[in-house]
Amino acid sequence: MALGRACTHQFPLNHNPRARFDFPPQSWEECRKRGWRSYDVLLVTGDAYVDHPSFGVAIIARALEADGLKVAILAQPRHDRLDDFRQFPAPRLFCGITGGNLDSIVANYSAGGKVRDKDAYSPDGNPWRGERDRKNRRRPDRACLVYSHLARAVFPTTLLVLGGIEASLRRFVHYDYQQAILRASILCDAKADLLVYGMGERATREIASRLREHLPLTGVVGTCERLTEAEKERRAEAADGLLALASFAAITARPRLFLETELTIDRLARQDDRRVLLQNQGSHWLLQNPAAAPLSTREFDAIYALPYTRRAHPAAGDIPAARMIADSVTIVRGCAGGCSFCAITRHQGAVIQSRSRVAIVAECAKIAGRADFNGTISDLGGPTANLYASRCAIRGCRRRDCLYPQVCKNLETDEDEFLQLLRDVSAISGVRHVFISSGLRMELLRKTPRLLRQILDKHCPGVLKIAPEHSSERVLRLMHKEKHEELRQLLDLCRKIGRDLGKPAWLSPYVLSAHPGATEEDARILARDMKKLGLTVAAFQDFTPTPGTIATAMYVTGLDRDSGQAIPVARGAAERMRQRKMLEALLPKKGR
Ligand code: B12
Repeated sequence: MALGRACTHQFPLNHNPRARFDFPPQSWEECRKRGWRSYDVLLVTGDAYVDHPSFGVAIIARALEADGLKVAILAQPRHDRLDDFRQFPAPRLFCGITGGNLDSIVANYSAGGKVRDKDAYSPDGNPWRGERDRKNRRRPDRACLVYSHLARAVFPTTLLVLGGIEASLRRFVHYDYQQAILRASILCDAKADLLVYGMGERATREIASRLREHLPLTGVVGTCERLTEAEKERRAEAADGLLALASFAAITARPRLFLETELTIDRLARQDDRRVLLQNQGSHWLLQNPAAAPLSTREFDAIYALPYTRRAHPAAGDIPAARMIADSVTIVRGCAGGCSFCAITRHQGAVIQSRSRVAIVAECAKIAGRADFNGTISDLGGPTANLYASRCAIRGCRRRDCLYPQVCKNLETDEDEFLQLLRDVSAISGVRHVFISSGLRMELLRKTPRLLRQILDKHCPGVLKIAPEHSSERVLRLMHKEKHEELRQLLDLCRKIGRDLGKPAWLSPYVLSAHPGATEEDARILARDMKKLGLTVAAFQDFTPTPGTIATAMYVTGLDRDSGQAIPVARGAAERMRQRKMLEALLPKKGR
């Protein structure tokens, strides 16, 4: 750990011998049943509660429990009244708040800003509690803001800590596509006390332990703080290395600054720069402490070995997302891709963290041992599955842009390790199928032909999912994605392997419509190129200007991330629909 007393928490995490109850309590009544008169932490989430390590809040709950804390969950509280918060006495240490696994606006609205009528993270996939009325929405818009205000009203002196995707990606000045405006940091708008950004185990445990020892909460790695002018002055004097970013006022006055600032934040995140970042938000300053260190394999394994039930809380009923990930296993964190439209670098970071084969096999054996196991491990994955077990050959690389414009010579992949993992998991009794459903990088697949062959032969659910996203070289450069040639060559290799295996290799390409810089002509070229390669697309997405991505900054500013020159951006519904229409021609007949 870089900063001295910054974080004292060591792993392994102890399994809590008092865990007599399967799920953390979800109401004060359940807490009472455990004989609790008080408790330490209340975690509020915009999703139904699923006790599975693909759900961020579940990991935080189990990690704090393993530190001996009493943790209660408030899932999808009603937000037009205080009742659901009021049922709980104030927690002894803090109240943690998250919008859920996705940003609440991404979960609540389609790319075009339409209200979604499905929600995989809510009971029966239904976003509404009763009538279709804003107050009956199971997850309010900008959930971290709404829940902070409700928590503050009921627990006026309790420390409020934001965390999760929504908070992490809205920590600086950001764009909100539902309101189509630039907004100040969510930590300042929520008037919460601290924000845990990125993967939050370390910082959250550090906050809890400092509170138990009545120690100050300044300088915790992996957190952001909300400071007054005077506090900022004091911190600026004490900080060894500090960088001030363009303020909210300056960015709204000169939008081009938004792209420059986003590119700076991304570069510093990639380089793991240890300086403190400051950004004036108007009423307050946002201070970002250096990032928490990536997990070691031992720490990563310890987090995923906690006693998750891997199911939705019985009170939640049927949660589609819970079914989707029930028998999926996370094997890797971080992504070195840096695609413009993706926020992983800003959230999980560019350093690849891999779990040990032994721990992954143990988790799969636990899944296979369940009475309701259907014989299929649905995914061995993460952000990019085939970055598993890869590492950088040189220490301290300051670029960490390992796949662009081509695969860096210092990126070491371990084909044999992944092949052995697939063999070991497939050998577990009761396991009939082991699939890789997470994204796979094309250029890395071409570098690991034996692994590609094994995946095509045994480990892809019928089709191999790849994400070329586009075919126009200019758009691919703006997306920070590999060249179209990569797709052509991978296709040739897959078809050759298919012939060897005596079965056709089906590839299902994901493409992105209306990315900043893409015109109707580009959509026509994309449709033509996919047809020429004999590819149909299973599904495609309209570009969504979600918070915290470089593509969103290009969308807002209309500027090229590399040259700063003006680029065309399809913002209007009609323009976006025209591009979409061209790509719909690529969908399989029944999907049109
Ligand atoms: C795997 C994955 C998926 C999987 C599974 C998702 C799941 N877990 O339910 C699948 C393939 C289903 C999926 C689908 C989609 N995804 Co996705 N997905 C991811 C990915 C790669 C990893 C998510 C994950 O499993 N994380 C593991 C969990 C444990 O991490 P976490 O939630 O971040 O939790 C940690 C911290 O946030 C923090 N924390 C969490 N909660 C709390 C609470 C408190 C109080 C504190 C202090 C800390 C804290 O600590 C946790 C542990 O470290 C992320 C990329 C990323 N996260 O960087 C994209 C990502 C979440 N997906 C994204 C999107 C857009 C989608 C889709 C909408 C794409 C589409 N258009 O279809 C769909 C939506 C699906 C749906 N059903 O609605 C976006 C979300 C953008 C946004 N701003 O919301 C992301 C960020 C990628 C990107 N494009 O930038 N996705």
